[in-house]
Amino acid sequence: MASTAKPRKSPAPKNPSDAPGELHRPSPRPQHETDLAKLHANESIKIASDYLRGTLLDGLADMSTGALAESDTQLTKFHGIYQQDDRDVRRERRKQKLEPAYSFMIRVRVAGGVCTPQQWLDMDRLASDYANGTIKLTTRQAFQFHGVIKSNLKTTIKEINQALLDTIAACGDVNRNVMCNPNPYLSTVHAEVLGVAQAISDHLTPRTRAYHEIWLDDGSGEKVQVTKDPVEEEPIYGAQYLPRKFKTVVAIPPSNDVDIFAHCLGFIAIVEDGKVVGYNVTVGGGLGMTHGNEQTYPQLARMLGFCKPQDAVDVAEKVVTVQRDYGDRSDRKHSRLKYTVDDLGIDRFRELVEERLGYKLETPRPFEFEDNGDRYGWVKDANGNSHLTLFIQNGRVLDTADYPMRTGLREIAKVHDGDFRLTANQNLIIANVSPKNRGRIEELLAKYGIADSHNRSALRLNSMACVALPTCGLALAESERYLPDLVGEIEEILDEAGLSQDAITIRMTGCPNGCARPYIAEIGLVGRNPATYNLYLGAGFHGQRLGKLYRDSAKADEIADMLRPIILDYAANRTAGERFGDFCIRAGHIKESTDGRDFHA
Ligand code: SRM
Ligand code: SF4
Repeated sequence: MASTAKPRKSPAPKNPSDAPGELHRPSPRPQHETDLAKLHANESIKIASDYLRGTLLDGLADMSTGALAESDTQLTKFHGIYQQDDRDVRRERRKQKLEPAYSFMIRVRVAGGVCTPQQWLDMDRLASDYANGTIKLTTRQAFQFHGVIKSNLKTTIKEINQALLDTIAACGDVNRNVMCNPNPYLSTVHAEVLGVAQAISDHLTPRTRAYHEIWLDDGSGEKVQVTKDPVEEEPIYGAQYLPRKFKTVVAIPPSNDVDIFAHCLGFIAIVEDGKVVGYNVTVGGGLGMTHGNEQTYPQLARMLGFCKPQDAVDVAEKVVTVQRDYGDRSDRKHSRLKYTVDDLGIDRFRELVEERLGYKLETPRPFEFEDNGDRYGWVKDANGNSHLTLFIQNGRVLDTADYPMRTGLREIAKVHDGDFRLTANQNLIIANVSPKNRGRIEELLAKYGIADSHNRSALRLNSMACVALPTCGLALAESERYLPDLVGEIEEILDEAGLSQDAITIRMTGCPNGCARPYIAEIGLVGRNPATYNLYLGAGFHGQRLGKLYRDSAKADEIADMLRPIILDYAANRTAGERFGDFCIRAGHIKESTDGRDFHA
């Protein structure tokens, strides 16, 4: 069956006369003046917001409701904040004629996923003081707090900033947290690559002072910025910011733990003789789609070219400005960079970027990825420091009666002399442990039962679930609260097949938005309705190929049985080293996926 996804025409550039190589400024004639009628409602909210201010200050002061004005809830995303309500009690509260149990999710940006022990301690304290007592490590190397009520919002944001972290641009139509491979093996390369990730993140951070005005005043009534500069501007984004969210990552082969092909913009470090000589640049990956709408699809990033290390920030800026000027601002389901690249074609997209750079990108260099998971356990680097990767199930750091992990990590942070690194698989690395400190850390790991965090089946160690219920407003089904049980059922089959130590990637999301990147897991599960999931098979082990739909609306309690014959066939008939996703295709269980545009075919 041919794909029904039809190419659409992209809008014309807004400022073609800018000189190459210079900052490609937003059009002096904003888009809303030319085609206001066609713009999505969010565009009008952005334009009217006065650089993301809206009526947020008034909304925060209004204690008659736990919510903010609806238009402001779009703006808070740019400040790293989502209004949510507890969906477990939604129906009951409606019956009692109470407003939903509103609270806020706060996403803390951690460029490259690296934070200090003191910052860990600060986040840990905030989780107890203002949130639901848990820290959520996300699939994009960030911290999330859930359950912060409106009256605590400002204090929480202020204290996050006092910890020298922030939340601006953690969400919203801007470049978000820049991810970076947390590589504990090659510490010098990591330092260099992390520097690039941080430089891109800094360069693409919105310049508006609204964040400081709203969240960081000192409580005396004096705002940090009382007189607004009349020429305040966003030199890269303009007053309308981007058409949609924008995501950037940096990978260091052979690890593709950041899942580079799932992101708008990617940099693959090319390392020669222990030095980064440049980056292969990828564009146009993204996973979100909508059930029943074949115009929407997950897509993998394409290769744009190769750039020198010193040019990476400029390349990032130019890609962002092409998306700013060509991205679709009328339909948010068609506004991600992946659709801009597909509509223009990768060659035309490259031309546009190169026109703005004023030079041509070089031919991409060879590289090889081996996997997209984490490598658990201790590893020692060339400097003699040690790094321990821990498995944190679905990224949720909490204490339970038999596993006081959060307390243990807090005690470790008190004595740790290195850093912490959040991985893109929701795990945690206790990094740069000095030789003199390792014994002490090992004692604490043993005391709190954390030393064995990765003593699990290879399937569980390669599992990942998004948050979903009860906090995510878009969830159609359980995910974080269900995947551990389903993995338990599949583990029994793997034991029987003798495969419990064979890595197979499995990821689940509560809806098709793809927050745990399920379409590039060898077993992908995507919520359809409460307790039903679409099952996808055939994705590549290192995130290089999308899966395909194997079963629409599979009932939760039938999924393990559905997988059973395929797993047993894999155990009996795989070739040496053959991955589960590859086998599913070779053995005819599923068709190979070749392009996101044919995802539904
Ligand atoms: Fe996501 C929206 C959670 C990574 C694609 N995502 C949401 C929201 C904010 C729901 C909402 O809009 O109301 C979820 C909040 C749930 C909650 O209660 O915390 C949410 N996304 C997450 C996190 C926390 C999942 C996790 O369990 O770790 C991840 C936070 C990452 C971060 O730190 O920034 C998260 N989201 C992703 C990823 C994976 C990635 O980027 O590597 C994707 C797929 C890649 C992509 O962007 O294409 C992803 N999230 C989405 C989408 C679909 C976007 C699209 O193109 O259609 C939405 C909905 C939207 O934007 O309209 C969404
Ligand atoms: Fe929510 Fe859907 Fe993202 Fe899961 S995939 S966190 S259900 S938006």
